Amino acid sequence: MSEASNKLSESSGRLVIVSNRLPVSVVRQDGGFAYHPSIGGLATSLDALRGKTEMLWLGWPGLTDLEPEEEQEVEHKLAESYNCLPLFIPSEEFGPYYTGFSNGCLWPLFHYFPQYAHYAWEEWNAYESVNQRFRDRILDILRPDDRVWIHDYHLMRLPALVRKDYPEANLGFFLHIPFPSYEIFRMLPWRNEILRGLIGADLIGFHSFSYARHFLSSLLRLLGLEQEFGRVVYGERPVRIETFPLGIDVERFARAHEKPEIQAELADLRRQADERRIILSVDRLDFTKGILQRLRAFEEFLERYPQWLGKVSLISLCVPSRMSVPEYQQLKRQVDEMVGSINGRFSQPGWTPIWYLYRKLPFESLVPLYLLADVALVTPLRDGMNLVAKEYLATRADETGVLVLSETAGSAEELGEALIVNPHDSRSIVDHLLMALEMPVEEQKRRNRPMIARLKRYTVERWAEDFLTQLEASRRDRPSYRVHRLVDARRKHLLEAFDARKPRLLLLDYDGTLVGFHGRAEGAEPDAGLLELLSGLAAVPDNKVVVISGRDHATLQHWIAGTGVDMVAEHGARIWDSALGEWQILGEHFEEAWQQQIRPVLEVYVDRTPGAYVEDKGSSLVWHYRRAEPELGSLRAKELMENLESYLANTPLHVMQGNKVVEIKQSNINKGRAALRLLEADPPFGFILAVGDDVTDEDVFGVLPEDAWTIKVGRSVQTYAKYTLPDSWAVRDLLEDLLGPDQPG
Ligand code: ADQ
Repeated sequence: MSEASNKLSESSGRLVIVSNRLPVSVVRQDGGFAYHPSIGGLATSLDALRGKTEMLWLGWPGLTDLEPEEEQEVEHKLAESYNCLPLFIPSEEFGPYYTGFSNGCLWPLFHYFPQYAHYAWEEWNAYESVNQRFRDRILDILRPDDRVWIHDYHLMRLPALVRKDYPEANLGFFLHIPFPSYEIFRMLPWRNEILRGLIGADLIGFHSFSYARHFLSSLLRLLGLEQEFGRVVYGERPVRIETFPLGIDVERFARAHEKPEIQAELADLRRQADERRIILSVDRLDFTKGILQRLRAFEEFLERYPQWLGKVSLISLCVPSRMSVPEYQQLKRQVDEMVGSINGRFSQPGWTPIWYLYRKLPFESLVPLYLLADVALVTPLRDGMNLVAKEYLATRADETGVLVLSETAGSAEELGEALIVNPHDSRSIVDHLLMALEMPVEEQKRRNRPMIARLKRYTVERWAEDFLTQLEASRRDRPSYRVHRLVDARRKHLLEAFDARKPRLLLLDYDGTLVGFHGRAEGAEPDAGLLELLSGLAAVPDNKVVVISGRDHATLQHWIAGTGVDMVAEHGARIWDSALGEWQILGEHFEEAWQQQIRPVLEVYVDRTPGAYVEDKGSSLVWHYRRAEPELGSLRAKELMENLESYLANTPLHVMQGNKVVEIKQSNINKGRAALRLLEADPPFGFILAVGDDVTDEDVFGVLPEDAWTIKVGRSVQTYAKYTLPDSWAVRDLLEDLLGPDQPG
């Protein structure tokens, strides 16, 4: 067993692989069933993992609408002989889920063919419902130590669905196709649902860095999630986004030429080729693979270089694929016609320019073709990775042969020594074909050697090992986040302390703590439930409830004065005196003239940043960019900060960056000072609770006595607070509990 395989088996739990198709397809035969290993990228690649870790594979077996006793028979056989667990899906749901949404919407859109993508609600509903079926099956079998590895675009809702019912599950997701740029992805009516589905995983893997980059950019633009070194935090859960270029089982291909049956088939093919040079292409018959464009380029080659007539043939091997979809049937007709037309036009007695094979070949027949071909012509219009390119190189043990590879295949990022072409540019394909056919053997070897060496290092086994190691590590990311979570015993303890001790001080931040964030500042008005909650809390005799916010005093007064709570506005610049019924100013050098000077600077940044605006809070000025294009917004915020910092040096003003805001206020004013003032003004409190989500709340957490209950809302990085709650709903929940029937009131 190799080092890699040892590592794979280290973890005690099972590896549960989940994909649309099982690696074994079941077909009806002679009144019973026959079981065949399926063809295709994923099945072939994960084959290398079998026997190296305890593994269970969940997926669709290839058949629909079985009788119950037939399902039992198939399930039994698959479990016994293949460690597979079939998921049976009724055909009326399978069609719209698979042919409809997965292959008729996601596949074309993610491969940059938006004109082929159709958007139908009933197909989306079937997609969601099949993902739920998968979830149910996973929940039936999942054990605490298991790792779940979900594959590909058919199951993008699944991570979040499992997470919801099994929050502790260790979930990984790998996408085998490209993740398109935001400009394409945004066309999808269900774009947010898909992102939220994926982000349910602990680890999300892509073939290439550009796919990961596109995904992160969509997360930022659509869900507002910012990344830091390839990680985002969703709620309070960290999610890793990484690149894992899929490799192949190199040894299997590299040693294949040693087999006598392969040698025999190769000899037979050589006889038929009769000294002619051979160009090979191997694909599923799919519009993304650029088959028609390639045939056209080969025709152009024969036109431009007639000296090659009779001396070179193109073997085009196409595997039938998705033939129930009309676009694929049409493509098949077009390919048939074009092959017929080129062969009709150029064939000579004893020479056919294109050998067209429309079928699936077993490994033993595929490899002789790789060995025979002088040139592999791999020119997909878009391809997540493309394993054919890698298989061709790995098979060529003597390092000869030329790979012509499309720049829009994921594998081009790793196989830079190949002849890289733009698949839409037929002239360039023709030029490179000529270069390939004329390339000296020494140059072939010089180019192939480093590529083969890389394939040997990053095999499919390494790929899987890498992914699973990261998945395991992501499991360890989480506990540190839970250390301070206000749950279970800690929460109970807080409620008991509240019950037992008096008087009580409750310091509650407003935005992001009592209400969620809104596009415009005015949008965060309190709802009836919140007003009732605050009134209830304020009415309890020994409670002093203070909403302590960065908001301007007029808004705060308008919104919540009626509840009877006390208020601190503008980050502590003004404090509500409930005895006098008026606002008191806290700042010692309160002076508003500075605003006239600063405001024009902020206005310039509003003009340069669509969506941004200025808010005047009286004691501070705020530049908001929540509604601006996110990347532009952060860029401008940085520029503005730098600009203002030098401008404000040696003044009593201070500039700070908050949640999508840049705020300028007096430096001697902050929420912490206001909190101290409240503590001094009243008799010692027996119970103090402070809740906030923002950097400005840290000033409060920092000045409170040791026994105060301090709670940070959201991410728990670098906080003075002792506990965390995930969001404003959890805060309200806690406050409801404080008011609960068991509490004094
Ligand atoms: P596919 O679109 O299926 O996979 P590809 O990566 O080229 O594309 O894999 C095809 C596999 O099928 C190869 O292993 C090849 O040997 C085999 N194959 C193709 N034609 C064959 C034939 N006629 N007879 C026998 N075998 C044949 C998807 C994505 C890819 C991504 C893979 C894996 O579209 O971009 O590389 O998943 O992630």
